[in-house]
Amino acid sequence: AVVVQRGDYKVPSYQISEIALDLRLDPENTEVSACLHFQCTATAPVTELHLDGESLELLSLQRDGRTLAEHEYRLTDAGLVLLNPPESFVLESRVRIHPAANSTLSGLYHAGGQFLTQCEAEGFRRITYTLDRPDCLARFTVTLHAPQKNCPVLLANGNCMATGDEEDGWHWARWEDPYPKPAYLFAMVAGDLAVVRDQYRTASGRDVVLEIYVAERDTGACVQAMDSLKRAMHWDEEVYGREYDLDRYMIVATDSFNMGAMENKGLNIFNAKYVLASPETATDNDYQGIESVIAHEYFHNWTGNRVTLRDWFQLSLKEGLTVFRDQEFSADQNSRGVQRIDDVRRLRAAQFPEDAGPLAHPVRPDAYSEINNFYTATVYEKGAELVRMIHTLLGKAQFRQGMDLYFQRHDGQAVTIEDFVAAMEDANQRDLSGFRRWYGQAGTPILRATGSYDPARHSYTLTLRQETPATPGQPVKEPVPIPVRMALLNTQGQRVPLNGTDRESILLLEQTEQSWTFDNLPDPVIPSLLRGFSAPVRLESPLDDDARSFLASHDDDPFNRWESIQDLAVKALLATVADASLASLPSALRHAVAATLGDAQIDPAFRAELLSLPSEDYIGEQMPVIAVEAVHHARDSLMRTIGMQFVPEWMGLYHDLAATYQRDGLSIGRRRLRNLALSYLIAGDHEGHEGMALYARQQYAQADNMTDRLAAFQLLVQHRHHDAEDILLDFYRRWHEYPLLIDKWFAIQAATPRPETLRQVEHLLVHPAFDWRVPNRVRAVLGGFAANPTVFHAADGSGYAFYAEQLRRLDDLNPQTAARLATPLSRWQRYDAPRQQAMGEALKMLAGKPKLSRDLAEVIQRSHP
Ligand code: BAL
Ligand code: ZN
Repeated sequence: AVVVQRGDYKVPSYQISEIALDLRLDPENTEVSACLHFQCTATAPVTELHLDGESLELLSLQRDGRTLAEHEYRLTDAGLVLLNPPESFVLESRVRIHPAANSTLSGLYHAGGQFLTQCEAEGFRRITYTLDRPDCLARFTVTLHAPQKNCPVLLANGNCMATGDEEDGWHWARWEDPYPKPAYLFAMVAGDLAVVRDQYRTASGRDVVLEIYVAERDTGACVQAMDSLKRAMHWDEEVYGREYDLDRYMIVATDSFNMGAMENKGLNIFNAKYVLASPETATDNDYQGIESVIAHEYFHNWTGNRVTLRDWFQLSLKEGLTVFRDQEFSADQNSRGVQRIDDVRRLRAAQFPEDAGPLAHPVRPDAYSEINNFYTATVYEKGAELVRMIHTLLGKAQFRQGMDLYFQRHDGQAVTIEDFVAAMEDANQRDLSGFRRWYGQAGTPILRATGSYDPARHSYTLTLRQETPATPGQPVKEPVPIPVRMALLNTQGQRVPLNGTDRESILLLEQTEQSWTFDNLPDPVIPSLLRGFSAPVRLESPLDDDARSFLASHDDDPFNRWESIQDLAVKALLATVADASLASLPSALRHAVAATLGDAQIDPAFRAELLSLPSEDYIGEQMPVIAVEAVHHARDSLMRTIGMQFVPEWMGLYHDLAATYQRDGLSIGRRRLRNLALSYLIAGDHEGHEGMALYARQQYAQADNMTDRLAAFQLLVQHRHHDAEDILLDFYRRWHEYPLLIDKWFAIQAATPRPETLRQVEHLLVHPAFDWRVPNRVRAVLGGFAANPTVFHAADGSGYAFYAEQLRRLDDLNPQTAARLATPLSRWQRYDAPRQQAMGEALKMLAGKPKLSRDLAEVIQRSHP
């Protein structure tokens, strides 16, 4: 396979100023006519101009009005080569494509009765011959033709300039986007869609029409999406001074989408999962997901669209920055502490393992063979952490100055991560040269902290040491600048002054090891380090259990308070993993749980975070070799013990927090805590789960919202209560017309930790509602299965073999999704020898597949070189 290297970047020899597209939309055979205005930008004569094109059937090709002769161009596997092109010319091509047969969901496809596009990263070349690279910005005019009956709605980027009727019941619409854009931001939609309309007045007084296009029966389920959009627009004006720049902002929801959503200029296309919600059909988490993804795509209008990427190695320039922006938006809309905990939990669940395995890569990668494989947790989540560290180091106002300069310098340009960092430096006269290493170096640094109090000198000395483990292709690592937000607490839990008046400080560890001494401390102190998780590192803390227990109830930094109790839980769990007879609740943890349960002053959402045990995956990650079964049993057993030892407290919470459904933050937190209480009650029910299951059954039957109903449903199914079958049938019967709920129905079954799950998942794959062409459905079953540790990692290797067989099948339809779902197999080095061998065999089987996609081939090759 061709490997693209970052160092090989070359400025394009031609630019395209205008692209006019004309599409006659037919599911089987769509004709695309394209008219492109080329202008040479190279100084030397160009003998060959390579245009990208994939799966296109060329019907005609003209240059400046004349059909090209055979010696003037050449067709290749990758596209079309123009030989000795003139300095400027107009190229007109006509191609045929097949939207209904396009199961890759990249380019133009027909699904669920609609025509849709997805062009990031390299989908536009599946629509027409072009320079499909982000540093080629063109002005687009798009004319769509389709039958009025099937496709009353015709949408593309920008403004609708004209519409009209044609013969045989067809009609057309012409759209113009005034902003030059790279091809990856092109979009069009045609179908039978209803629209929900609203409007927004920008800070400077311009009225913008907001439109959400969905199926007719879903028009009532767009309230959260529309509301989030308006709040996001307002937030970007307030925090970054950025206004929307077109008269119309459109969002289209579809069930058939590879990603979460896509920021196409003025015409976002969304996975329905991040648009549709009503209290009866969506959980609180779904509502939160909508808020953040709607905001994320909106924020891309400036960070991604107005300022775009020079090349795909810069992907984190828009993604890391935009994730940071959406995280901050959500923190401002909800609870900042809880938001930070959720963000870090996601980072640790996906990015830390990626950074520690064979797929590790820098936030700015050096090479790829398929760019779609680099839409990773590292590029997104770690990328956001790097932006956050710059924000932490500079401060809020200075960061804003840096952003202002970035927009001022680069509006309308295709730029690099280096340009972003330079704007931050130049706006603030700061040197961030050391910081650049974060972008180029893979691996999660380990931060070792040691501290000692000197009673004679009344001082506390803190020593920080960093080390980044080797990653593929990077055996030797250099130190990176690590901002460590910290405080020292006295025995009353108050922050003490740190060599002055400040009671909180940001230490910048730039060397391998540095020490800091704090004076004038009459009494011993407890350090609170890496507050708010100020850097994406693994902290090895100097604290003993008593100190952790103290911080769990006294630290005023919500993240560290949560982290302290998590650390206690991990330690207890690892002890049980090592020796199952130690299944008791150690006193420091019991004390922290009791204190949290007894403190009704704590915000309920935060209290729920404090009382949630770490996931099996997270516990496993802390071990040299992941003991799959033992981790599962240890966690189960700790849930049971905490459930049993605090029955009155859990019961009290369960009853006291019952309430009629409301959507405000406090109510959401109360639901979360109450459902956590129910899960502990069920775990701790020694009567064979039947006593407390009564509560769950009642809650399932009577809930006035999906958060509560689904929580009860999941507990009943996963604990396999005797009437679980009836409840599964009931859920399906009630909700079979709601694809997003049926996805949950599939996912919960696939994630049930029972020996019979594999057999049941085989049945799910032949269920009438299962569809290999719909990524949400495939992810529900296969993603649910891969996230089910004891079943996926079954000791006999049956889970891996089954899984690989399904990926083999999926790869023929949708390589992007297959490659993404294959990544759990890359973690083979973390397991015992028999599992390593079985995972290796699964990967080998896939490697030998005929017609293996470039996407999947790359993941396999890097996983098991
Ligand atoms: N650009 C792909 C989807 C997203 O990150 O917004
Ligand atoms: Zn994005």
